[in-house]
Amino acid sequence: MHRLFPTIACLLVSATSLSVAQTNPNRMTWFRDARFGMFIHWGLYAIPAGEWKGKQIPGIGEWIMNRAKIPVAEYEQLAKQFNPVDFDAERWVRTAEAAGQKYMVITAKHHDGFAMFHSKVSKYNVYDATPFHRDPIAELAAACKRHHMPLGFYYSQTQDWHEPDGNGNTWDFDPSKANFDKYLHEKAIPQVRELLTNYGPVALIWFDTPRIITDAQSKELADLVHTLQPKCLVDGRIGNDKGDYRSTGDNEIPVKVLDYDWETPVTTNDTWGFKKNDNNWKSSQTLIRQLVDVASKNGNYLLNVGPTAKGDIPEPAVERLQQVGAWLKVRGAAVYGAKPSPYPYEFNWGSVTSKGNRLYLNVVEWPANGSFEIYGLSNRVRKASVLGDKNSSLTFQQSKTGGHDTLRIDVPSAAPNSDVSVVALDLDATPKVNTGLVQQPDGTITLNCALGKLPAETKVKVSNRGITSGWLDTGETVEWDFESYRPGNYEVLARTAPVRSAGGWDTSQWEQGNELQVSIGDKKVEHALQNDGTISDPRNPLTPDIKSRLGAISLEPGAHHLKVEALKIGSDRKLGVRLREIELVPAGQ
Ligand code: H79
Repeated sequence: MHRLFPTIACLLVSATSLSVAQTNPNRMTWFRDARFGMFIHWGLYAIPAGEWKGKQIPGIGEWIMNRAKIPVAEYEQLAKQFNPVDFDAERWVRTAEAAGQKYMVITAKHHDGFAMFHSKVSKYNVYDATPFHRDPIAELAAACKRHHMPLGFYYSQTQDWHEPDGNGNTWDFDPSKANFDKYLHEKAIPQVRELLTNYGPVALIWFDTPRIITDAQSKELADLVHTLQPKCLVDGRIGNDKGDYRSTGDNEIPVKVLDYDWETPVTTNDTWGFKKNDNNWKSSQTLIRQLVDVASKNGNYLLNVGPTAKGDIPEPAVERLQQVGAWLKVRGAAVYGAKPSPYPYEFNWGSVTSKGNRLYLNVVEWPANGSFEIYGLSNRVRKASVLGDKNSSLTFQQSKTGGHDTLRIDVPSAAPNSDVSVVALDLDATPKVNTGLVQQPDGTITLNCALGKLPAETKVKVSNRGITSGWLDTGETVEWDFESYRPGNYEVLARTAPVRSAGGWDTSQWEQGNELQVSIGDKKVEHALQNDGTISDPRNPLTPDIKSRLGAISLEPGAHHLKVEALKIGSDRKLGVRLREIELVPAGQ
């Protein structure tokens, strides 16, 4: 018996030499189960609410100081007006709870440098510098504690437009004179220490825009967080890969299942901080679709609200949150603690989540003909039912035709839910599916670059959303293997992604003579990339793609290999080809 002890001692000793993330493997558990959180952007920027000296300032509301180049001395005056008489922490937490959100993250300090908590490090804080003279972070922490709601803090560790040594304010200060390490050690680190010392257990610290922070500085910050509160998570934007999980870009939803922990921050309209004229609210259907889609790819959905200067969450946001909450109350099993889809790719009709022997088909585009089909599931289905409808039992057929599995479910002609309906499949075992790229029941074949093969030596990179960048040479290629099941003529479409430029969208990609060739075996089509119309992506509604018709190809059923290659790269050679997908669509569809 005693021989065990040296072994255990040995394990303990070696454990201390492991990195923090490894010594605390359970830190991620709550986060993985949660899937859905509330982000709150609240600060002095809620007062101008997008307007400065009678002018509408374009862009996101919390950036107004930067976009309007407001001098520190002038912006500071806003503090004297900050008196959010409606602020009620309890109400915010209840709103999040009713929305089905499982954690909250609030801006403790954004890029403007103003601390929304009572800080001893800088008088530029909500307690000392405003007539409000309260600590909203303390009040929110107390309310969250009452509701067992994990609370995290956003802290802008690199940008601080209030400080000469912080990063980002080029209109008041000379960046060449900035001593970033001094700012980090005299403001950022001491304030993060306050946040982790004075407000009870902190679920996570949400750092942002790492910019110039060095590897050593990111590590110092992450170590500080984990030393003060070992259970506190650090988001991916701490920089230099020092986070506990990864963060996507703002409003960015990756195109495929990712095998690591990740989170995406998403706006309810087009701004984070309140803007009085931003009424571009996402529909409840879009929000639910995005939430379920993110869960289906193994991620967390951090949905933002921007309260007003009086302390109210805008009513259109509250309404939508209530709708999401009502949906989750019935169908939360498809989201909370759900595991990702066994299929690596997206479906046009919605998304798939899983739990044990269960698959959830989260259907946004409900079939009009009373029949829902999915390919590639090799389990035996024991039962199919509409989630949330206790008496539901749907009839179904499973068949193997032409060597591939088809499941056809007879469904009611009206969608059970007007936003997203969930069909639960009880299987004989954990899901086993064909993970290859295959033609879908609607006849389309979608080949996303994130699921394609690039040559070993290439300058091309593929983003989370599956968009190529750095494609500036004609030799570059992307290739896919796929299976088709129906003979016929297919239209070959290229889906390319625009980028924002100062004046709107950069259109050079379709005007510079970029030319693509697509070959399947010895069949080839080639055509210039041109703007044949936009295709909106319901998962990423802010960034529509452009489609280009490249020609048509006839296909026999079977296994195929497709290669796309640039025959010409236009004169610009800055953007190159930003290809997202090649799509084969049955001609005439
Ligand atoms: O807190 C929110 C944003 O303020 C923050 N991240 C989310 C969660 C963020 N910081 N930087 N960015 C996002 C990138 C900012 C890009 C832009 Fe702009 C700001 C585009 C328009 C305003 C900077 C100024 C680039 C163009 C003009």
